[in-house]
Amino acid sequence: MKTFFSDQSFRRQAATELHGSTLVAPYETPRRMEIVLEALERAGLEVHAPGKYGLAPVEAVHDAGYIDFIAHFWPRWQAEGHPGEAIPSIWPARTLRADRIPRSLEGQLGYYALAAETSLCEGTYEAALASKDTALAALEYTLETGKPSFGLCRPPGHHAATDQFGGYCFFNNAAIAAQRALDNGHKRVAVLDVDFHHGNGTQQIFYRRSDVFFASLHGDPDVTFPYYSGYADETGEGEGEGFTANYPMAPGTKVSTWMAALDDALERIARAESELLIVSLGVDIFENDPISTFTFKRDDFAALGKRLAEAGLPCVLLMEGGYAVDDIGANVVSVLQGFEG
Ligand code: SP5
Ligand code: ZN
Repeated sequence: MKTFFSDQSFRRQAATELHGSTLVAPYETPRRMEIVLEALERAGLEVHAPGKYGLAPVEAVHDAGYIDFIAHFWPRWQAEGHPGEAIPSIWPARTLRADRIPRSLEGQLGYYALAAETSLCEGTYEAALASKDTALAALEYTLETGKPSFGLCRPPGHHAATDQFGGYCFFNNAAIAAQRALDNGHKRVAVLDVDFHHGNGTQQIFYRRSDVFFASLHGDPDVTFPYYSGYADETGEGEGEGFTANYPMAPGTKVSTWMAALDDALERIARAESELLIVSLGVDIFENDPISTFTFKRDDFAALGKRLAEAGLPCVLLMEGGYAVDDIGANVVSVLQGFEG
């Protein structure tokens, strides 16, 4: 499988994640990438550096003010003299005004955040740019050859909405790739999200549209991050009615149940006459993932890869989550090898 990765992804080296009432070392650590790269190499997969695709593909998906905020936040925060990384502490929550973007950086931080676990720090913007370039290089390869590709994206993207970051995500790599495929002349694209967490950002970006079919299999938001998105009754709106499908599942859900949901999602993707399949590939569905509650074992990842291949569509796999650091390389390789048969 043709694979892309940018070493600029290492530019984000966050020191803190707000976890309960304490600051811990982030689950989304750059070490994850080293482990996946080692496993890819052991499996004999060559890794290619992506080219640069500029900001236009990001602007096609994200709000201009949001992009500007992510691009310039760190120097501005430092100029204000803050000693450490930035974590939001107030939001335009339900009883407050959401129609004002405050001049204050702290006010903007809450305005553009959807969760507090993801700090902003030096190198975040550069890493986020590298991550979307990785997705776009994988997409370009698959569009040109019809063959599958894997973008080892870091930071991940699926929680990032038009104008919000969080859940370790800043730019929505899968959405940026999907929009790019449409702008290149594709009529219908599917995004299938198998990360343990609901892909709220991808859903929000395409919720009112019929050119992108979005399906997500994930932990029930009633008991799982991101809590406020990913319920089964979210099916799209307006033009997009029927073009979103959510499969929330209880903690401990059996893999056979999960696979049945996958088959249903793939059937709907086929019925939507999608021409391209973009997979948000989170391997945090692994049984030993430290922040998740699904039960995938190593071989189940190969079975997942096999089913994705059987969908028979040009396919771009993009890395999302996966925090059982010692296992994520083998789990990712298992998906790729299952896909290639
Ligand atoms: C891309 C991705 O997988 N993002 C996930 C972000 C999840 N962040 C919040 C984690 C909250 C974890 N709480 C679980 C407690 C386990 N004991
Ligand atoms: Zn996840």
